[in-house]
Amino acid sequence: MKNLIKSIIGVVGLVNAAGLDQTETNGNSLLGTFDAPVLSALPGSTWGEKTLETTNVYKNSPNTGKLRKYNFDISRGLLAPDGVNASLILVNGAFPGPTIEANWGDTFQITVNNKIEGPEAGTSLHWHGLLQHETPWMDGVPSVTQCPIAPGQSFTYTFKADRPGTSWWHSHYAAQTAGGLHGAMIIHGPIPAGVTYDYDLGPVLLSDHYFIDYRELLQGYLSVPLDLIFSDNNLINGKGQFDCSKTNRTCTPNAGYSKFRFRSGKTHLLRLINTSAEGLQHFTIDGHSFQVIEFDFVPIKRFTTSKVTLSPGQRANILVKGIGKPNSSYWVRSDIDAVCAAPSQPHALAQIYYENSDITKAPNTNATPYTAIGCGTDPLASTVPLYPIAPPANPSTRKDLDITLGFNQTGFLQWYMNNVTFRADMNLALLSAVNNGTEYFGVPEWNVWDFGSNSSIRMLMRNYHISPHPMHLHGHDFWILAEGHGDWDGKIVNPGNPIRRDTHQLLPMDAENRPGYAVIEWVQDNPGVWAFHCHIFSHLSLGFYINVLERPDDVQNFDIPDSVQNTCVQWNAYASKNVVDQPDAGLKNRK
Ligand SMILES: *[C@@H]1O[C@H](CO)[C@@H](O)[C@H](O)[C@H]1NC(C)=O
Ligand SMILES: *[C@@H]1O[C@H](CO)[C@@H](O)[C@H](O)[C@H]1NC(C)=O
Ligand SMILES: *[C@@H]1O[C@H](CO)[C@@H](O)[C@H](O)[C@H]1NC(C)=O
Ligand SMILES: *[C@@H]1O[C@H](CO)[C@@H](O)[C@H](O)[C@H]1NC(C)=O
Ligand SMILES: *[C@@H]1O[C@H](CO)[C@@H](O)[C@H](O)[C@H]1NC(C)=O
Ligand SMILES: *[C@@H]1O[C@H](CO)[C@@H](O)[C@H](O)[C@H]1NC(C)=O
Ligand SMILES: *[C@@H]1O[C@H](CO)[C@@H](O)[C@H](O)[C@H]1NC(C)=O
Ligand SMILES: *[C@@H]1O[C@H](CO)[C@@H](O)[C@H](O)[C@H]1NC(C)=O
Ligand SMILES: [Cu+2]
Repeated sequence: MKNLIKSIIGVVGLVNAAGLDQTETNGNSLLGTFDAPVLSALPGSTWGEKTLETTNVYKNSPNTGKLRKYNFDISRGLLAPDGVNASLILVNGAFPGPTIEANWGDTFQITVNNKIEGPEAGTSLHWHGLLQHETPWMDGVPSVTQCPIAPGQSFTYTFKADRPGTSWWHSHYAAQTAGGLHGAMIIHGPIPAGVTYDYDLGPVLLSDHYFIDYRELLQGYLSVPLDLIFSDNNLINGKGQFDCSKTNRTCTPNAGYSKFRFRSGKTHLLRLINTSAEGLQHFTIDGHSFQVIEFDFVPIKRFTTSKVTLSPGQRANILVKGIGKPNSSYWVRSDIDAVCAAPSQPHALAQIYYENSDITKAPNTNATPYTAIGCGTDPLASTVPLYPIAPPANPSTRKDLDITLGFNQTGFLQWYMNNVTFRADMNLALLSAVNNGTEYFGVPEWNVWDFGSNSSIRMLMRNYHISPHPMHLHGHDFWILAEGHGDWDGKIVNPGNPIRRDTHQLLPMDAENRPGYAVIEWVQDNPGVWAFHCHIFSHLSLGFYINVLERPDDVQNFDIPDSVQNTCVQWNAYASKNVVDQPDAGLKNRK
């Protein structure tokens, strides 16, 4: 694919008075304001001499015994993050949802109260990138690890903060993530040797944004003929502005941008999190380059760049040196790649104000030009994990996955994994079924890939479509051994220490109709039923999903808490008395 030189030159506007209060744009969220807290490790950290260079974090998590308790009330709410009212799903009245924090080795205890009304809906929360060793039932995937939390009911997620770094939590029910039901998850831990910073400015959530409700969004994708709906805006920490001449909706033109406080000469940690429903984001800061120190929970050998590219679900921790004068201000930009998605407003902006700058004036700085290469993220070879782990040279099984788009017998668009499109049954949890010794896997559309007791799996994925797919595996990081178009030549990039991530952007088919491929490998050290899927919500909802069944014999020995089976009892009671409002194909209630 041809390289595209992108640059947005010019002044974005000098008026800076926010036309709306924070409560009108974001409810109870303080993100994107100068009141957002500067973060630091919580009192009582105990990682001691464990360093990121010498610790295999997958096997050596500390155990502090300390509980980090949160209470989440989930409800619908009307907010105008960019000046246009949108019906969102809020946690404790906030969009984005609350940032949860722990020290490495602590235990999160998060009670989720489903207060979604008008109409009611199920829900379920996933803690992206955590391993959930010994607690696979806390992974938050309805139909797989639990049943949806029924309207009016509560469920408490208890799981270990098993690895340090930056991630996020989000709904795994229907397209609620696109409706705003997500937030940051930060686990404090050791920092790499030689790295220092002065201010941890916390999460920088990059997300595409829709004016319409997530249910209408899904209806578009599930209609015949297809009614594709593109995002309306791109936000940073849930804030942005909209060109009101482009909508007939009630619209306030200067809703206000997210603002970050920088200090001249100091180093700032920003935790970038791509919470997009679709679309690759290119993140830059005018006039500043930065060092990337972590990708997707994996500390890496740091490198300096002026642009970082993230696909949905991916994260990067970056260190930004405050090279600006004390009185200066700069634009921050995150652009959705128009080649890979088609948002109506792809450019997200935020503002950096140094300590003595005039915050009533908008910055007047020029964008950093960059080259976007196709729809992939940065080259594999450029990312080297700090703690090296070599994949087994001879994995004990190899599996191919062919991904195609097609129509089902009634004319609906569906994604097919080796010719099977996924469909869930919300009335049971597959993990409990395996634990029960029930063989439920005769149902092909549950897409259960039983890898038995194999010690490691190598998977070659081929994408026969022109859109890329951010592929996310739960319960594991996987190595990415190679990627490209056409046939894999068997060569592994950095064979002694390939990049490891939990989400990887699978390349699209190229101009010569050669499939994009990626070869990944993981070790089966975590018994459970793990979701493996595309992180683009509309693809997931159209069946882009596999269940990886890992070590079923060990799953049978788990003692799953009764509260998990209770979600099914409560959901079945609800579904038997109500018409379940659940439009999507992927996670559909089949009564
Ligand atoms: C959003 O809708 C509410 C209720 O109709 C209204 O009071 C409020 O002014 C609207 N906000 C914006 C920014 O349009
Ligand atoms: C606004 O409404 C008019 C009249 O219905 C329509 O022609 C126009 O396309 C709409 N504009 C936008 C931006 O939706
Ligand atoms: C977030 O992911 C979307 C979807 O792939 C992508 O378009 C966007 O560029 C990503 N954002 C960042 C900052 O990487
Ligand atoms: C910042 O201060 C410098 C002098 O140190 C001055 O030249 C410059 O004009 C000031 N810039 C702004 C935006 O006030
Ligand atoms: C999928 O279907 C096509 C066409 O019927 C067939 O050629 C191919 O072998 C099938 N793939 C798998 C993995 O079953
Ligand atoms: C597991 O077994 C229990 C007790 O027999 C039963 O109530 C429950 O429905 C079973 N769960 C599944 C998912 O099969
Ligand atoms: C290894 O995985 C394959 C599927 O790729 C499966 O057919 C086989 O039974 C597994 N072997 C063991 C020992 O579980
Ligand atoms: C095709 O997909 C649609 C949407 O998910 C679904 O309602 C319909 O039942 C499917 N048709 C068949 C034959 O599976
Ligand atoms: Cu996809």
